[in-house]
Amino acid sequence: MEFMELWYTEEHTDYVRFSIKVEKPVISVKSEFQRIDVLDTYEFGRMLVVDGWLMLTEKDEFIYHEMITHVPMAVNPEVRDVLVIGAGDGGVVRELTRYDSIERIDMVEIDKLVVDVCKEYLPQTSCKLDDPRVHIYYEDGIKFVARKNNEYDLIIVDSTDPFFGPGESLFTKEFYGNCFNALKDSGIMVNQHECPYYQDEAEYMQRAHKYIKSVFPVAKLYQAHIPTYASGHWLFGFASKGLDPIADLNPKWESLGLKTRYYNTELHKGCFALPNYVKELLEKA
Ligand code: AG3
Repeated sequence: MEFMELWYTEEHTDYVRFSIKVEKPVISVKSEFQRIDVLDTYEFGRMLVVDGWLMLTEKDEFIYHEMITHVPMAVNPEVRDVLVIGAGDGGVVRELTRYDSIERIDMVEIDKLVVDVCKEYLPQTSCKLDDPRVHIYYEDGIKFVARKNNEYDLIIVDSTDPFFGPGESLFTKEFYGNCFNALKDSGIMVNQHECPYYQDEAEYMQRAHKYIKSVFPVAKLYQAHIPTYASGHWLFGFASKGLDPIADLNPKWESLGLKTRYYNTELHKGCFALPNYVKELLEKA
């Protein structure tokens, strides 16, 4: 046994695999929606895997969670009411609770087991899920937003991928339209927008952009370097009813004095500058 090697492998394409050596499996459970695994690794610390797809690692989750949260918050640091879709690991909520201005965080996660597992095994991300401002609804995000009107300043869509499980419905035109209606006039929607590099993901991200652009007057993309996601190059969508992510960047954010490890104001301005091949993909979308 001492010679047995355990590796986690994600297929980034039919011809590309990404592997991380596993120190030990921690837990593996199945909900009515998906399979959930937690594994300890040497390089990336503990990681969360859903239906075989890597959702986060302790070592690089700060990049994803800071970028999906602080970019919109720096544009509107007055945000009071936030809706978070998915995000059962709690990473987005952890970043949001750092803002005193936020009064309410509604989190809609379809799978209670993800939250239970993360509360038990991933305190690094789940640590703020018990904050009194946080209300967790275990239901389908698409149905939840459909009932809401003019209620939120910010919606963060932290979904799984569009190619498996419950995440699929969070990449539809209907869902983005409902998000638009659920937002107030100064509302912003940010979503995880997949990887532009490999063709299959690129097609999903083109389609998502096409839908978002047809619903929101402002629809931009920004990027971050996330070592454990496909190609290491990840996109986020910034959509709003009017606020521009750079022109309306609010200098107040700096005075809040939040300590971040990835996000900063220079990077905020820079991350919206996209490589030419990505711009072309978006123009063609
Ligand atoms: N949200 C999903 C990111 C997609 C990762 N995709 C992949 N590895 N194929 C991450 C959850 C973090 N809160």
